[in-house]
Amino acid sequence: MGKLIVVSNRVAVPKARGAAGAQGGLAGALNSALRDYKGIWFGWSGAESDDENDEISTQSHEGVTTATIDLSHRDIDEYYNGYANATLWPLFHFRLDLTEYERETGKGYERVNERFADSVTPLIEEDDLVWVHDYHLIPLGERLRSRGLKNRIGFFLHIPWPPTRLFVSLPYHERLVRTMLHYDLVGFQTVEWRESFLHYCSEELGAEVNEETGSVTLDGRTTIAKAYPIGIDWDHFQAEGETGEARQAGQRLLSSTRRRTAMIGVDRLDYSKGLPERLDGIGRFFDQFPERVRDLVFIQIAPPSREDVESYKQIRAELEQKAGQINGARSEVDMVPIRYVNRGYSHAELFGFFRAAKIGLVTPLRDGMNLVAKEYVAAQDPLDPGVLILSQFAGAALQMPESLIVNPHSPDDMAYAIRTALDMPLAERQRRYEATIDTVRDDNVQHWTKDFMADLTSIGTSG
Ligand code: ADQ
Repeated sequence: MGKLIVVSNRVAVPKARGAAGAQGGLAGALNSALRDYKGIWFGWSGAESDDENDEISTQSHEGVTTATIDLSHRDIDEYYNGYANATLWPLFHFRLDLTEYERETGKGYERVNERFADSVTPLIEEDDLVWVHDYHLIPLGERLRSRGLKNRIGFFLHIPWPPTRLFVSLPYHERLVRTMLHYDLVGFQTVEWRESFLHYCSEELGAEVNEETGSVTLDGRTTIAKAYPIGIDWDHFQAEGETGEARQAGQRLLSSTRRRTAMIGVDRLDYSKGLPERLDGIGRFFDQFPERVRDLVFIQIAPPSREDVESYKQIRAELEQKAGQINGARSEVDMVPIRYVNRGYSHAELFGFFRAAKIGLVTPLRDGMNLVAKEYVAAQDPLDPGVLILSQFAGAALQMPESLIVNPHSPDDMAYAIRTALDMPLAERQRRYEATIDTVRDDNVQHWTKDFMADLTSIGTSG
């Protein structure tokens, strides 16, 4: 067995366990998979450099080698901010209204995928397994095949796959999906996204599709499409929850909310997360149940992301305005109903906040999976668990049907769910928690990695 080569847009340089700062579930999982396979993680360093040389910088830490390249200003603009985040991201989240179609950014996307293929090919040896991640790098498998690679190559899409009717709005959609059929294994978060992909392959490409096995055959090549729901790094998160940092964070929140119930939302500031709609739901709750304004304090933690993309600037402004409006109308001299915080916190602090908050609000308009929903449940005290209010449009809803499932587009639905959560008796909170916790603990990120790698290892390759 050769080594594992992971390729993703960004590389999260491994940190020692317990080191300061948050390490996402994905970074942790990939690091442990890479350690087991003695692997290399290749991607963009996150730095901008207009220097034309293709230098790869490598670093090794506990058996994991990271290999990174810098991108030019134009590459970042066209590939990252442009095609990946202003075309594919909104389209894959069903937002045709926000999807930009620009020829130049499409060319930039293909150019950077070529550049990734050029740079990573020399690192790949005959028996190595290659695992490519996410929408930034859809064509990479085909680019690697055109350089003669016969290795097993897998791909995982972290975000939804849109219905065919929406997907065909993308110019050259066929060309893009055909490149995916050069992977041996293509993974999706849920059966729903996998189904949409199979539908597209059969209807638009005329591929031979077997719904049961997920095999897609076209031009003599076969690709398997399968669902692998991602999970959290349970052990790591629990260990973080044991720290003084977690306890202090929880106490800080509790002492500042006193007798009011804390309700929490933690999201990247992204329009897919349904943040303005969430505030509409909270505003509706205060309108419908004015006598309960003093029962609740809502804490929204939303660090800005992708700030160079126009739609992200707009969502930020919209959110500030809505939070300001509700607070202006509902605050008293000694009470502010919404605390809106634009910064990141460590996983230990998030654990403390989640445990202290008796309601978790996770209401994306569309989400591949959503790890915050799982982290919220993982942080609860089994003897006195909080209630998760979860959007029906998050991939996580399929795995956590015992949460309070809501339609995030309906302020009424959210308002009534908040009231139900506030009044829910302990026995019912415990029942819902018990029905959910096993999947959060067992379908964790190590399990996800193991499942994908087992299939990639055993699958045949059409080379
Ligand atoms: P994201 O869209 O980033 O991920 P999500 O799955 O919720 O969404 O993961 C976010 C991670 O960032 C969580 O671990 C969370 O704790 C952390 N985070 C969020 N806000 C934070 C803050 N203020 N401070 C510190 N950490 C914060 C994409 C897809 C998802 C899919 C994941 C993994 O959009 O659907 O679940 O990839 O595949």
